[in-house]
Amino acid sequence: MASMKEFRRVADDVRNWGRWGDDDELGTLNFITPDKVAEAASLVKKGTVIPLGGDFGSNGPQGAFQFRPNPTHVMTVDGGDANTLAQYGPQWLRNSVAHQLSEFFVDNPFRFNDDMIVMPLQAATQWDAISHVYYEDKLYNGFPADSVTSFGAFRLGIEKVDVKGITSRGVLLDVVKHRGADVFLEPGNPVTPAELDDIAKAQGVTITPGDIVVVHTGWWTRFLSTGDGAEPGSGLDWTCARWLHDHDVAAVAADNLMVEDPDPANGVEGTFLPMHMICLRDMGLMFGEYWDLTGLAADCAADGVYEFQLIAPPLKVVGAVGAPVSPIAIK
Ligand code: UVW
Repeated sequence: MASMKEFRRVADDVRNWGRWGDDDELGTLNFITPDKVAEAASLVKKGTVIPLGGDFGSNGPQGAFQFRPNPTHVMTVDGGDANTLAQYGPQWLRNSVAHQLSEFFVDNPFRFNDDMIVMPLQAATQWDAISHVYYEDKLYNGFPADSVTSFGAFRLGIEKVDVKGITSRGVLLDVVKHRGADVFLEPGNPVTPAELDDIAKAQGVTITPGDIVVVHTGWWTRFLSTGDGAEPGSGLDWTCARWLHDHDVAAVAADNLMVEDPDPANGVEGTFLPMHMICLRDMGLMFGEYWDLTGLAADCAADGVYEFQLIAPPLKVVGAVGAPVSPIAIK
């Protein structure tokens, strides 16, 4: 376990506050330039679209955590309403929503279904906005912690990132394949910066400024077979924060719960999720979590190409500190 002194040294070294101006709310997404977006588009060669989003349903990964339930999906208009209202509506459902609906359904063949969901914005495949995690009363760029209130994030809300897409060159680093693991990285052996370099080298790929690094740990593949959302899995060692900084990475995503390894024994004394603390709050670097990398890993292993155009715009929920996303990789 590292000391708080080491943590503070890294946090001070990688802090990007003021780097893109005192009002900046994009953080390391600033590394994604128009040239970078064009480079990413030029990586499309086969026309293969690989979805990286998980299902938003009642069997999602959050059932295990009571403060983050799985999505609840409710029908608000359906065929039952249509049949009932078309038959009885005008006669007895006066002055009601049902009466309003009945007017759509009477004397014409038009029908429709509507629905809604109730869900934590962290329920499944998601981006953490950089306002998601903070410490010592400061968010990224020195914005005060109370810029996020019960009314939402007045600073660093997820809706701000839409100017960047989010799209860029994506690079898959396949730790499962590199370690020769079966499906999934067992907990207790976090991925170090040196291992990230080894994987990139073995895959013949170079990380360049503005890339979105996508880390395959196998967690989501395992979850699909066990349904156990509480199962811990390995992830990045907190010291990878400096590696992401040194490579001018725009964002990082993984197929697990937290990107980083959550085991306190591998972390920093007196903290929880130290990589979140440094990346989100000091660097302004977003995390993508619960991405389904099963198909992408298989495709990259088959053609030996680990770079692709990544398109991953979060839902533009105003003032949200995270949002669902259905990312796609195009090769
Ligand atoms: C926290 O940081 C609390 O959660 P997440 O894994 O969604 O980033």
